Amino acid sequence: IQQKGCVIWITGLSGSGKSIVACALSKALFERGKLAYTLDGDNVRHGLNRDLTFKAEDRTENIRRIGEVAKLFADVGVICIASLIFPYRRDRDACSVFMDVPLSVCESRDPKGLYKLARAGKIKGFTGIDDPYEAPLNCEVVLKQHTEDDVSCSPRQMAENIISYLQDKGYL
Ligand code: GGZ
Repeated sequence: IQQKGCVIWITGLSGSGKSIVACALSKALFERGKLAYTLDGDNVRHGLNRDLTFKAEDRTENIRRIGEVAKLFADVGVICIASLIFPYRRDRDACSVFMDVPLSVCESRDPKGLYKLARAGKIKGFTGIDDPYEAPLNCEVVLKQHTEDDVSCSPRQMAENIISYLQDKGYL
């Protein structure tokens, strides 16, 4: 394999578009002949991390395990995209990509109806509602839904922003 492995961490609220950007990124990398694999918090919680809840210590453990697996991918030369809420600053000394989407926007999208359930008290400890999301203070790439000229950004454009960053840093 003629590529260097690395781990790209994507943080953001539920509904901020992490998974869709991760998907667009792995497709864009594939088109450039690069092999990428996404570890998505929600998916990994169905298998490897199915014993974990959303309590603070379990979220930390979720991140630790995903980090260990991501390292294995990177060791064999795969670009590993770890997309998860990753809500606490103390777990996030390094972060690559922040999906900077306001809670109000995520909540209005509510693709799985989870915000509605959280507002109704049917899900406890939901990030952004009754559990904190500590937005990163320094992140390598910050993605917003709109440019400064208020043009909306597609997942593909966001993926291209990440790729430019990776190229500038010599990861690609
Ligand atoms: C946050 C929750 C919760 C609670 C279920 N808080 O948008 P989704 O649905 O598909 O992705 C969210 C996913 C978050 O899992 P992560 O592993 O990324 O979280 S963390 O990094 O904090 O460990 C959401 C769903 O699980 N979900 N309950 N209480 N998100």
